[in-house]
Amino acid sequence: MKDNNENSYEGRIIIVSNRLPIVVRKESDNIEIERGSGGLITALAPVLKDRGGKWIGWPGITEEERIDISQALAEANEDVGYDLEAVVLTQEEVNNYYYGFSNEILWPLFHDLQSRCNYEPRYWELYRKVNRKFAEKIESTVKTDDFVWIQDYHLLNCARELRTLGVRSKLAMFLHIPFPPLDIFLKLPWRYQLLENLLYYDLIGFQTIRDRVNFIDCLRRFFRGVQIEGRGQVVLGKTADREFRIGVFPISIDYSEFEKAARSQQVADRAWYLHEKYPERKIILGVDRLDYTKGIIQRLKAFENAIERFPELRGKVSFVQVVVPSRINVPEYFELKQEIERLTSEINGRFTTSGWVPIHYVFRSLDRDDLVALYRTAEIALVTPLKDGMNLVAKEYCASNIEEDGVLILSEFAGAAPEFKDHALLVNPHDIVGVADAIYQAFTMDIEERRARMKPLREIVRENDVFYWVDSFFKGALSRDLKSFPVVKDYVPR
Ligand code: ADQ
Repeated sequence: MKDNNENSYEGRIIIVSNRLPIVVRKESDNIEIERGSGGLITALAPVLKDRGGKWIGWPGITEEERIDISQALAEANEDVGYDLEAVVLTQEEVNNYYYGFSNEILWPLFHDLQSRCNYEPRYWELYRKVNRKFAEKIESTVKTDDFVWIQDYHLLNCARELRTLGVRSKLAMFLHIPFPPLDIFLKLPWRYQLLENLLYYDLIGFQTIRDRVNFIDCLRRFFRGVQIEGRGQVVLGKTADREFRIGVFPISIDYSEFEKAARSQQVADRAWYLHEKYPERKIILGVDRLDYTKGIIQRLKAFENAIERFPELRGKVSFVQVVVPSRINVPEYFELKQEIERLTSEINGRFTTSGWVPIHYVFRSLDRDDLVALYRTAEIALVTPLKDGMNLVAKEYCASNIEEDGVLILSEFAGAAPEFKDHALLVNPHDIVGVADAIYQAFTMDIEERRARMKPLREIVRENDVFYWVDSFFKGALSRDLKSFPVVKDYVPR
């Protein structure tokens, strides 16, 4: 956080998220804690260290497992330079609050996939209970001067619980996933309570203008006479008894880390090896967590459509689809994995010739250098979620594409679309023929146009990296002057 007069702030920073940024491992009798990585942690760590800050979250183990992590956590605290504090959950809480309300209701609903929601009343009960549990943990440590920054859809009720407990510190929420349109949000049985609880935050941050517009539409429906003041990145909302800010902060990545990794010898070696493995071929890359929102099935069909309609692609492209295992013990996710594998082998069975396999499917987490090598080498990135809060893969691809000759095909429903709309090939991920046409357009695009598109994309990510994001969020919460925020325009699909 910049310490100029406008935003100067004396208190500590307390970050709260569903998961702590650590992985707990039990090796026979030893408990080991591995530090997490990723842009958010990299960006927040220096601020937390500076301020003697804290990160509060669930360490990923349950009460029933009876694993005492206090010693290992104390050692990890020394190591990271700020405090990690654990909220331990029971198995029942994990099942109902995390798998239930968060992932069977909020996740599909907020991604416009309402038919996948399971509105089990017990889920809401336990969601409230666990939010209260988090609030009690925060209350036990927070001081009035502290700034409490709560992350994401698992903890939407926290601010209200904290105010009920008498906490007076500044409270902010950042929603990493989209906020749905009014007619979809209306399906939620607890719509009014959830919305009202959100108004107890001093700042509610969204990824895109569209999310904020949706949120304000919902407010207008439930809080007659709600007023919205200002038209910049941060606006002020007023209901009869509450005042709160609503901001737009598109999240980003640590650009220089990706760029540096892409220039390293290890990555150059791996990139060279990839080219050897796929000689004379353009690599089309897909990288996703296993999730039905990522549009992997539709993407495979679009690729099939492309090689069917444009025979000159055959033998000339290799589609590398990397899927990171996620929520695999949830039946829906396991079924999705099976469907991806079935479709991949069907397409490969149909088109493989001696010397050419169209789809290379990888189901595991890749280490950073392998991932960056793929980003650096792939001529085309296919990022086609059905809906996505932001999609960091699109930004990581641009940052790593140091030869500046790659083409980004991007879903217009990704949060990254408004920033990238002028230089990526924007597609509707449901339009299989349209995505196939974009693949062909990218394949045949000349080098001048590829450079003319990739250069500004990289510039956008470089200028708006994750450090900028953290800084602007703090400014959104703490700056006194609303007029200091730029006016932002919405992106409207053609
Ligand atoms: P996610 O849904 O997880 O995040 P995304 O933004 O794409 O989606 O981030 C995925 C991350 O996983 C990337 O950093 C990527 O590098 C990593 N990853 C993907 N495949 C990998 C692989 N095979 N091996 C190793 N790492 C891999 C949620 C929201 C998004 C929002 C982010 C941040 O759903 O919309 O952009 O939070 O706010």
